[in-house]
Amino acid sequence: MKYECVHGDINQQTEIEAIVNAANAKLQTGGGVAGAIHRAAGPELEKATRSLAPIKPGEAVITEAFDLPNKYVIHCLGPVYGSDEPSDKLLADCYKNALDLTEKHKVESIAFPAISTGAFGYPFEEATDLAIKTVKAHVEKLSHLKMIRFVLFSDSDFAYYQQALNN
Ligand code: AR6
Repeated sequence: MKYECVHGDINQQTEIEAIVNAANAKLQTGGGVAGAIHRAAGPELEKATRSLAPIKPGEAVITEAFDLPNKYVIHCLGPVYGSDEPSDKLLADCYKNALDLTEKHKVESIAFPAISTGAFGYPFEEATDLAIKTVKAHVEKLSHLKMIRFVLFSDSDFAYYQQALNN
C-alpha cells in the first residue's frame, strides 16, 4: 500500500479513482469539502445522492463523480464532535466504510479529506491520529486498493499529517 499526504484541494486529485466527501446527512451541497465537491461535480451529483439520503454518522455511500476528474465520490457523514457519540468510533467507521466501498467497486486509489475536522469540530490532531491508525489496520482486509492519499487544506494541517503518517 502506498500512502501519501498532499497539501491542496480535494477537487484537484486528477489521478485518483475515488475522492471522499465530508458530507452532510442529506448529501446535499454545503460548506467546506461538500460545497467544493458539489460545485466541481455539477448538479448531477446532488440528483444522484437523493435516493441514497439520509445517511447516519459513520456511514458511507458511493456515487459517480460527474464533472470531477475522478470515477467515484464516496460520501461519508462524520460525527459532530461532542454530539454524535461515541465520536471516535463513528469517525473510525467513516474510514472503514469508505475503504470497504473501494473493495466492493474494485477501486485502486482513494483520497480522503480530514473528515469532521472543519464545521463538525473534531480536534484535528486527535482525528488525524485516529484516521491513520484506523486506515492502516483496515487495509489488511482489502485486496484491490493500492494507494491512499490524504488531502490537507492548510499548511499546519499538512505539516501535522506528514509527521503523523511517517511515525
Ligand atoms: N479540499 C480539502 N480539504 C478541505 C477543503 C477542500 N476543498 N475545504 C475544506 N477542507 P468540512 P466536516 C478541510 O467542514 O467537519 C459541510 O458544510 C477543512 O479545512 O468540509 O466533516 C457539510 O455540508 C477541514 O480540515 O467537513 C457538513 O454539514 C476538513 O476539510 C459539514 O460541513 C473538513 O471540513 C461537514 O463538516
